[in-house]
Amino acid sequence: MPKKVFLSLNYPQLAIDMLQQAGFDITINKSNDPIPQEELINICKDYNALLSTGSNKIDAYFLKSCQHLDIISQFAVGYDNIDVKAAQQCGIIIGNAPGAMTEATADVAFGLMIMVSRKMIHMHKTIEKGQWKHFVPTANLGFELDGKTLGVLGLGTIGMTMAKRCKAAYGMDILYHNRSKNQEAEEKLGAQYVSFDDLLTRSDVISVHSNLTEETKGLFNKDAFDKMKKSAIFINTARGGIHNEADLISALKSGSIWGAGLDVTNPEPMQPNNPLLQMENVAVLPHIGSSTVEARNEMARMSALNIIDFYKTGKIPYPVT
Ligand code: 8YV
Repeated sequence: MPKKVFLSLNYPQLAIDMLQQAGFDITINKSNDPIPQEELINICKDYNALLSTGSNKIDAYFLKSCQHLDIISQFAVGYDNIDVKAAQQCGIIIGNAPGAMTEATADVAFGLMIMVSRKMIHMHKTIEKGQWKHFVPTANLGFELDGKTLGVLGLGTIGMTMAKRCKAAYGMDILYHNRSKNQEAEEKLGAQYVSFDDLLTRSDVISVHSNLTEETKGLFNKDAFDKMKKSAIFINTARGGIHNEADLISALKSGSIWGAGLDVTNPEPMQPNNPLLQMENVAVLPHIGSSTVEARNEMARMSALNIIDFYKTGKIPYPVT
């Protein structure tokens, strides 16, 4: 009997082809609407493996209800939707797709930084509203990034790629705060490890690239924004839960920071009446960090391979431990 795999969304064809060619019996949620937890538990009763994504709530309750699953392979690098400890207790293997969206996400962080520094989204909206009338020498001024200081929270592969772009394009000085020191960044980019407080007080642009954990949850709150430079830009392409959105709105309104660029919001999706969408020095995107053909295909390859290799060898190439 072929092993049965449930695909919680309509993932790229590459994943489907790989699984079918390897002989799996697959079912796809073609609707692309996230399946509510209780319904997914019921569906999974008939399957051996699940190809999941960030919108599937795979908590202790889900895992206890689906202890028969052999493997859950996540179509993402982040797995904050999965209770990994509970999965281990249930003997369920968890895999993910690390590194698949490094370039794509760093591009979004870099793009947001430029968009915010020049109020690009706001300026685009003024044309739509018929407000482009004539040249005003002192209106709509942004600021230049050349020679500024970038502060990275979480200097892993995506943070490093963003730092490389900022160094190459603008000669920016790189500060970082991390769980451990990043030797490569120090040698190649002259990056300097600093305390979280130093990161806040010394950076002109802060870009968040860390995982959402108990340690990072709500880390960018009123206290943090108050310590940042009034001229600073806050960029978050990691997880919305790392910033407190009400505090971010207040910080922007009161001028304790200058601007913000978000590809992740808290909560998601952001509601259309969110005040951030009306602010001049803000750019918000709907979590498109990994939305490139290259990244999505690599995510598909890695997440399918986790399942294929597991049933072939008992081991997976991209485990979450
Ligand atoms: C996905 C992501 O869009 O990989 C991640 O962690 O945030 C994005 O690539 C999303 O999480 C889908 O699961």
